[in-house]
Amino acid sequence: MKIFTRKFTLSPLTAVLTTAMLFGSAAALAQAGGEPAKPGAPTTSTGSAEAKYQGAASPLATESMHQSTNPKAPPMTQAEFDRARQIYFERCAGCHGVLRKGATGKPLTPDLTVPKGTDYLKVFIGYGSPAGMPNWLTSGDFDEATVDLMARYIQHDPPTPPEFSLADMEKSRKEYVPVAQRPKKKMNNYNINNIFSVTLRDAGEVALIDGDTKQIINIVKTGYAVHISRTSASGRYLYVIGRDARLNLIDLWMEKPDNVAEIKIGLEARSVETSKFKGWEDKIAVAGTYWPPQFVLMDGDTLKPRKVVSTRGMTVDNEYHPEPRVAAIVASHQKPEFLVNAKETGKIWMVDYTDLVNLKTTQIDAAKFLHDGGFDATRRYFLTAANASNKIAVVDTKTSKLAALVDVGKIPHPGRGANFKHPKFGPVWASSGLGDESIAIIGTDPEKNKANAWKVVQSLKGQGGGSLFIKTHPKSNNLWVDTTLNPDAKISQSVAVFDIRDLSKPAQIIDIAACANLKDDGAKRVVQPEYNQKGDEVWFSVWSAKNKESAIVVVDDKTRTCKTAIKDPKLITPTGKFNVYNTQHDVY
Ligand code: DHE
Repeated sequence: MKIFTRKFTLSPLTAVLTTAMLFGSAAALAQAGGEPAKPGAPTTSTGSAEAKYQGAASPLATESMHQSTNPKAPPMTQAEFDRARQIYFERCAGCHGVLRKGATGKPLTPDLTVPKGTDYLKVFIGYGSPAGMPNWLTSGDFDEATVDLMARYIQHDPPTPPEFSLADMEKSRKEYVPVAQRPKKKMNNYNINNIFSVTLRDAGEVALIDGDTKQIINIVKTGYAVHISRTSASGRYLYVIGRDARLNLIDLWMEKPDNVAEIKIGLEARSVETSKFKGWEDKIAVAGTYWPPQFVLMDGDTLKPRKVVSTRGMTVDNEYHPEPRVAAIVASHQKPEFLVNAKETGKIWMVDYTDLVNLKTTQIDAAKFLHDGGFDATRRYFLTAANASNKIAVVDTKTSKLAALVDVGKIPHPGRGANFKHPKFGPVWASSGLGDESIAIIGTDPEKNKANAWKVVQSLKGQGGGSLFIKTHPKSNNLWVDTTLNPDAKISQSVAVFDIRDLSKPAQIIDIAACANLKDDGAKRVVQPEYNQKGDEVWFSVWSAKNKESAIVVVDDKTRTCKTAIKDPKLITPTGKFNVYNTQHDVY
């Protein structure tokens, strides 16, 4: 979508002069986020893949907030401020943060922006920087008036969205089917272990698909731009979180599995998990929010909120951060604990859920900015991407200590990662990434393969940057790697598959989008390999825009050939897919 407002002219000459001025003050630029690109020069593909990924509109765009002003900043009318605030939350907050304190993008607080002035900022916004700032003007996304509007806006104090208390959450909670009225046993004939919960991103729904028959069981209404699904320890319940922080609880025992409870846990969210330690199965749910920066512990079967914990605090560099967003959450198999990633502080919280009144938490210093991750094959070690540090942090969930920080390629993005036995190095876990084509294979067995533990034992060359997910299965010899956000359509529509018995062989490239045989010319980005329960099929989403046809392609894992494409007008923008059994048992 292009954004055009009142016309304002930043003439090419002004742009060139201002840029020349800018190139003259390297020190100041380094502070503000590196040098802007020369007018007309393309920004790096790394930057654009990451910007594309971070760039989803925040639900905060539609929240009302106070107009905060800074007398030293150029004036703005209330209407201009509101418009700029909306654009900021739609386009910029993902990288620069709600309060503009900086995340993967640089800080943009008035103490830094006012001294730079409007002309300086306009060049930055218009032409981007090789460090990853998109070129909003030259890409055609903003016109000059919008660039001017945003340059003035970021010199004012950042408006603060409202907080969200436990009482607010409780007010929003609905129990569609109270526990007493729910089935006492499974009331359907589905093999629920092999159901896939498929995110229909732009429809605000999930499709429950029978993995055996490939038929849609139900389309369930969930939050806006729903993000992930997680399965309860028993496999009965599915928890689905939307970007708007709406959390849905689906009961798979019902004749037709559907919502039984719902709650809004904040204003913006990405993660949810449920207790998996022995004796605590299905008892406690936890969900984390981007805004407010906090997580909430709830009753697993009713979603009744019990305890809210703020993640605001000091970073690993001992600086205060007002909005550490909650990224991945996993449930420990070693102790009754959740592991909660606080993105901006670079700290991993271990949260003991046995006593919610006298809550015990341990904070482990890892690195910035924590994002996604999963367990090793023994489910003792949690490996998670600190993406801006180009590191994988490893936590030993038995000792509650950091086991290692492993240097990997640029902007690692493992999803939950991929575990397999390397023919030479023993048990390993792998991650691909957004920033380059490297695939890091990390040794995970400090007991029998100590020399290889927490080291990159091999680095594979994938198709390119823009990779989001990697996957294998204990029964498979294949390692599948997507490249969803690569700017080259040929690469984003295909996947690389390696033979884990012989990783010296180059990857086979499979054109997954072609298997879908879609009728129109959508983006057809191929995203997130996910195995069925048996480990003999791997499912991919072929993701096009809301108004275009999309599909799920099912590949026979052994022959690496397309088996079928699941298509239905209701399958709008499918992205993540979560197989009940594999998600329940952390099989990946
Ligand atoms: Fe995700 C996982 C955050 C954009 C698909 N995503 C996660 C997790 C986080 C996260 C914190 C880990 C959750 C956990 O394990 O508890 N994602 C974000 C963002 O902040 C970001 C960059 C931008 C945004 O505005 O949301 C973002 N994510 C995307 C997409 O654009 C994707 C590709 C498509 C979509 O559906 O929106 C996408 N993210 C996914 C998927 C997972 C995920 C499929 C779960 C992978 C898995 O196998 O567990």
